[in-house]
Amino acid sequence: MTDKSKDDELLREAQHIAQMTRHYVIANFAHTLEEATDLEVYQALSAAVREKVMMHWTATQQSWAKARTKRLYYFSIEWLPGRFLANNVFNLASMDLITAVLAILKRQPQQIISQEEEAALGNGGLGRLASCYLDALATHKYPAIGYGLRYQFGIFKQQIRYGNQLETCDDWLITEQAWGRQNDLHSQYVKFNGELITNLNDLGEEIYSVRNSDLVRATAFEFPIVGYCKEDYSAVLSLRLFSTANSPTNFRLQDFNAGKLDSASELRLLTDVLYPSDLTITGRKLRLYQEFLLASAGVKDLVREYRLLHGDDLKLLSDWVVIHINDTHPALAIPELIRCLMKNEKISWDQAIDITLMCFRYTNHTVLRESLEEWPSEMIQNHFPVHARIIERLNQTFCDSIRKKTQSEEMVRRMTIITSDKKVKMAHLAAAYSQYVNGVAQIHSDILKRDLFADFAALYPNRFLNVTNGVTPRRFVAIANPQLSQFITKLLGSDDWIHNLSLWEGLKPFIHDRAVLAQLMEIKHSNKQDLIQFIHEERERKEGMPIPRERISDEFFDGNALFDVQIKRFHEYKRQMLKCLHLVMLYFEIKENPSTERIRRVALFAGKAAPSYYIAKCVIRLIFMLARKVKNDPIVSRFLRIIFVENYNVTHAMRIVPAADVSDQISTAGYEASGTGCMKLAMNGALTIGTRDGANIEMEEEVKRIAGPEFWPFGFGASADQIHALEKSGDYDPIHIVEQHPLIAKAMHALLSGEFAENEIEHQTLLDLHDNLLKGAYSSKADRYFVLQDLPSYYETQKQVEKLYQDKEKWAQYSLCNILSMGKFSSDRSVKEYADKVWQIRPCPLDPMVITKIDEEFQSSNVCNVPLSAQETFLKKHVS
Ligand code: 26V
Repeated sequence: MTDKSKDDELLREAQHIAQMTRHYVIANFAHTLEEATDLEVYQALSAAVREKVMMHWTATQQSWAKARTKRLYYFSIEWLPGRFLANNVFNLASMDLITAVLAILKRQPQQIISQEEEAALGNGGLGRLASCYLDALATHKYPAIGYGLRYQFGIFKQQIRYGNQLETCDDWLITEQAWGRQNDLHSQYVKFNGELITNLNDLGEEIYSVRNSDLVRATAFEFPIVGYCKEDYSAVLSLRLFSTANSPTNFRLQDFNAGKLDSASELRLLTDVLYPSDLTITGRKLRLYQEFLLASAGVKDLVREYRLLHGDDLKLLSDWVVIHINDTHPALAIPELIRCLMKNEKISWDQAIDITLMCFRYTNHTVLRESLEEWPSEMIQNHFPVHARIIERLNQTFCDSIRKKTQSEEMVRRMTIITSDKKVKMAHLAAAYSQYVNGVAQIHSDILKRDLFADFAALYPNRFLNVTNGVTPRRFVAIANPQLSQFITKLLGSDDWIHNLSLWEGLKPFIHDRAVLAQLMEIKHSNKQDLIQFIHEERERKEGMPIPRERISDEFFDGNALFDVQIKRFHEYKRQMLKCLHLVMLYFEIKENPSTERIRRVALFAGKAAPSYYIAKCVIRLIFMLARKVKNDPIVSRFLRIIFVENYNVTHAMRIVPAADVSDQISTAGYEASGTGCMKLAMNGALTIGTRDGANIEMEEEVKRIAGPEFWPFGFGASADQIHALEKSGDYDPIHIVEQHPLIAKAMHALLSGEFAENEIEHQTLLDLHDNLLKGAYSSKADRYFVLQDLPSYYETQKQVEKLYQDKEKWAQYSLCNILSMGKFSSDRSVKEYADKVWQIRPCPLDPMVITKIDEEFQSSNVCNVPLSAQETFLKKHVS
C-alpha cells in the first residue's frame, strides 16, 4: 500500500470511530459531543474501539476452539496491565488513529487517555511481568489465558506529606469500567470451611468432600488483551479476574439478622484489597482465602473449558492444558486439581499425581527468606479441610519417594512440604509437583539451585531451568517513547522491530554517525521536556490551582541536566539508601568546592514502601529532607536537584523511563532476582549504573557482545559471591569503611547530627537510618544489605558517569550501543523460551474462514456503518 492510500485508510477509519464515539456519547450519556465531559468521551471512544476488539476476540476464541490446541493457563495473584485504551488502539492500529479521531472530535488526546484509572492490581515486578507476558503471548498468537483477582482496591495511592508516605485507597472502580466486563460463563462456586468427609471411589481409594461449607460465588470479569498486529487480525486473549464483591450469594443474611455485620459481609469482602506488601504476611486468613479463591475458581474454570472442548476424560488433561503458577501464591491449585481429578471415579491417586505433575509449571521470583510463603497447616485445615488432607497425602507420597531415592531421613527432613512445626512450605509444594521450575535470570536460577532448591535440583536436575525476564517493547518503547520509535523505524527502514526486537542490532552502523547521535540526544531532551510538562500538570491537579510552569521547569534545570533515576519499590536490598548517601556526599563536595566545574544532575526517585516497612519509609523521608536542603541551598542548587515523583505506577513509568539518562540498578548482589525496570530504561537509552546482579549481568553480556566491552562502563560493587562470602564469614564491619573514607564519615555524621532535619521527628528518622547501618536494628545485623560496602565504589563510578556525560556525543554513542543491545530483553523472547522449553505450546494463527464469517456478520449488523459517500462528505467538512 502506498503512503497516500495508507493515510486515506487511516482517515476513513478515524472518521468511522469518531462517528461511533458521537453515537455512544448520545446513546450512553444523553449528551451531545459538545456537552460531553472528557470522561464521557473516553468512555464512548473506548466503546467504539471495543467493538473492533470484540470482533478480534471472537475470532481468536473461535479459531482456537476449532484448532483444538494446547492452552496455557497463567495464574497470578497480581496483574499490572496499565491503561488499556491507548495500548489497545496501538496494538490494533496505530497511535495516529487516536490522534486523528480526537482531532475530528476536537479533544486533546492526553486529556482523554488520562481519564482512565489504571488497574494497579499488583505490588511491582511480579505483576508487571505477568502483564508483559500476556501482551507477548497475544502478539505471537499463543493460546493462553490469564487468571487473577479483581481487587476492589488496587495497590494504595501514595502521597508524600512532609516526607511521610500516606496511603490512600485506590478506588479505580469508581467510574464505569470500559474494558473489564462481567462474564458469568466463567463465574464459579468455591467452597470454604466445613467438615471433611472421606469416601471410597470405584477403585477403592479415598476421595474427599466437605459438608456444611460456605459456598462463595467467584464472579468472573474479563479484560481483552490485544496482541500487536498490523497486517492481519490481532489475537485477543482473556485476562479473567475473579471477584466476590458483586454476588448477593456471598451475603450471609442470617448473620445480618442476628446483628453480626462483620460476619455477614465477610465473603463479599474477600477480594476487596490487594495485600500491599511483598514481604511477609503472617497468618492472615484473608490472604489465604484470596489465594484459595484464585486457585479453586481458576482450576474449576479450566476443567470446565477442557470438558467443553475435549470431553470428560480428564486423563488426557496434560495433552491440552498447561498451568503456570507465578510464584507460589496460586500453589493451592495443585491440591485443587488433584481434588477435581479424583472426583472422576476412574482416576486413581497415582494417576492424579502423574497428571498434575505433567500440568504444572512454577516460576520463583525471590530468594528473600521473608518473602517465601509458609502457611500454618492448622489454618489450611480449618478453612480448607479437603485441601489440607490432600496436601498431607501429597507430602506423604513425596517424602516416600525421597526416602526411596536417597534412603536419607535427613533429606526427607529438608525437603518435606510440611515441616515438623506444622507449616506448609509453599515453595516445596510447588517444586515437588511441577514439571519445570524456573528462576527469572541466570544468576537467580543458579542461586535457586545452590540454595533454596539445592536438594530438589540434586534429585531432579532436569526440572530446573532458567528463563530470563523480558518486557514488552510495545508499551515501554513504541507507546511510551514515540519519538525514539519513529527514529529507530526510520533508521532501520521498517517497524518490524516492534515485534522482533533483535532487529535492533541493525542500528550498529549508526554508532559513529554524528547526525544520528545528535538526534538521539535531541529526542532525550524532548522527552525530558515532556516529563516536566507531565509533572507540571500532575502538580496543578494535586494542588487544584495554576502553578507557573517555570517553577517546575526550574526544578529540573529546564531539562538541561543529567537525569539520574531510581524507580522501583522501596526495599533495603534495592538500596535507595546507597543513592541517598551518594547525594549527601555530592552535597558536601559541592559546598566545599563551589567553583569546581561540574555537571548538573537531577536525581529522581519514585516508588512505594510497604505501609508497615518502617525503614523503607525512613528512606523516603530522608529523600524529602535532602531535596529540601539542596533546593534551599543557593550554591548546591546550582548543580543538584532531588525529585520524588509520588505514586509510582505503570503510567508514571511510561513518562519517566524515556527521560532517563542514568538507570540506578544497585541491589545487593544476589538479592534482586532479575529486575525489569533495568530493561525498560536501557531500551530507552539510559546507561546503567549497576551491581552484578539479576538481569544486569546478562544486559552487560549483551552490550559487550554486541556493541563492545567499553560500552558497559558503570558496573560497580561486590559480586554475589563476594557478598555471600561476607555473609558467611560474619566479618563485615561497616564502621571500618566509614573510618577509611572521610567523606563517607562526614555523610554518616550528618545523619547523626541531624543536619538535614528541621524537627525532632525528622532527626529521629535520620538517627534510625544511621543506626540501621552502623548498629543494626532489632535482631538484624548492622548494614544487612552492605550499603556501605559498595558506597566507595558507587561514588567512584558516579565520577566516571559525570566524566562521560561531559562529552555529549560520546554519551549518545554509549546510549545507542545500549539500546541496540537490548533485543534479548523483549518479553517476546522470554515467552518463546517458555513456550518451547517450559510449556510446550505453539502459536496458533487465526482461521481465515472464522474471520470472514465474523466480519460479515458484524458488518451486516453494524449500525454505525456509514456509506462511503457520506463518509467522504463528512471528511471534507471536518478534516482540513
Ligand atoms: C511475596 C509476597 C509475600 C506474601 C505477601 C504478598 C506477597 C506478594 C508478592 C511476593 C513476591 C514478590 C516477588 C517479586 O515481585 N519479585 C520480583 O519479581 C520480578 C519479576 O520476576 C523480578 O524482576 C524482581 O527482581 C523480583 O524482586
